[in-house]
Amino acid sequence: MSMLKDKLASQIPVLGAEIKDILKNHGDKVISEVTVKQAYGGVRGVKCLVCDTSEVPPDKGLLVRNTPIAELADRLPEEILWLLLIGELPNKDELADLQKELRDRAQVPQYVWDVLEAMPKDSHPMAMFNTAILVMQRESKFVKAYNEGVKKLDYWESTLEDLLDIVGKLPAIAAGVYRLRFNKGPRIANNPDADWAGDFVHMMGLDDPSGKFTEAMRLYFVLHCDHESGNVSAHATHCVASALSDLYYALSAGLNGLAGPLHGLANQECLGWVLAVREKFGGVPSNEELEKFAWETLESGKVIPGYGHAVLRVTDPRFDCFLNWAKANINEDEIVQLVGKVFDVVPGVLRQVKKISDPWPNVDAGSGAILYHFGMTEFPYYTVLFSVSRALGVCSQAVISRAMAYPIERPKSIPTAWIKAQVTK
Ligand code: NMX
Ligand code: MLT
Repeated sequence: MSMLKDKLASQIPVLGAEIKDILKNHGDKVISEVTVKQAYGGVRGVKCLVCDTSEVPPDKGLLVRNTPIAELADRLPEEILWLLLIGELPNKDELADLQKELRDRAQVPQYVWDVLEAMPKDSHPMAMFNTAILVMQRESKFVKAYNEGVKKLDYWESTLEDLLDIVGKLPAIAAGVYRLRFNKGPRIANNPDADWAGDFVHMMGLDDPSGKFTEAMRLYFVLHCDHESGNVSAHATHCVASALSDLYYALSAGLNGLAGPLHGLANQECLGWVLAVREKFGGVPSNEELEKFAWETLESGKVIPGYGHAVLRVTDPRFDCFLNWAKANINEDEIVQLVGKVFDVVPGVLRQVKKISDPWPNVDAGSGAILYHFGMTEFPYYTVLFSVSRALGVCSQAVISRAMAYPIERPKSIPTAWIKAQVTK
């Protein structure tokens, strides 16, 4: 048994007993209500999901297991995976054990590459990445265990195996998609001595003599790891997994949601917007010019990507982490300066639009500038990187949900006629 599995096995009964007790003694207490506006409005703000890996207070931003994300910015993504699942950071031996587990599972089956190579050359990188995950469904250890009649309370063990199998392969799949989709030459084999993000950079084949790109990718994979369970990717993963679909099905479903421009795809859209500013003004514009450009975007009926949030009401701390890193390491870069300028100007514009609840930057507003700086200029690829990281959180959530034997998700819908009758009663 791996150290991770051992530790989880000791924690699961404790959390299970806690939840059982809450349900027994407080099961009928009301924690949220639903207005008509919320029923039509994307269920915004309704507290009806449970997530123990992370939380997003609107006035603070992401806490991973109660730790502000900024305090985790120097950690490795593998440490974050441990933290998400266990609730505390791993010690040196535990980290080494987890890294070995992931390394041992890093080889991607040849049929995955065959399928990707058969896809049309103009396929979106997200369609390729998600297809790679889905096509591996036949490998699911959960399905095998389920078919063998394993007891419900033990489902989490094979789900954890699926998590490790998938997460171990994601850097190679993501790098393979990059090289295939953007004609970068043959795939590059794993470096068994590298950490998870370091191996990804190695397999991408981008030069990194200073090691700064690897540092940036570690940060990237830490910052996008999880964002409680109400966002589209986490919620879709949870919903699909609640039908006891395995993690290959559930994760690819969740990441299909991440591929939408209002969610993870905003990072590709965002750099596009910043580059459009640069092109229009031949460099960094004045505040007045930028303000005018922002209004033109809004007046054309488009959103300003990278700004606004369904939950947050302050600057996303993940954006702060990216901007601080960029200022400390690549401040001379014109795109970084532009991102800073957009941050100075755009919230003031959005604040004037009454319907917008949050005028502040979210995680997507700054990440692309760093990738671009290091030569990753193919911005349709950026959401794949978000996906590699987000898999850590949503798969961890799925393991915990299996361990707690949460039931199939099935909220009740009602027709407009029912609402009409209700409100006119
Ligand atoms: N630019 C223009 N309009 C906006 C923006 C923005 N950045 N943010 C919100 N609005 C509009 C929104 O489209 C809606 O308009 P309408 O009623 O005409 O449909 C109105 O303001 C009210 O929306 P909110 O209540 O402020 O936001 P909501 O919770 O519905 O949506 C987002 C949240 C994130 C989808 C929205 O802010 C947005 O579209 N932002 C731009 C896209 C983006 O950056 N997405 C990435 C989110 C983070 N992620 O990585 O997933
Ligand atoms: C996320 O990281 O999932 C986004 O910020 C969107 C969200 O939380 O709604």
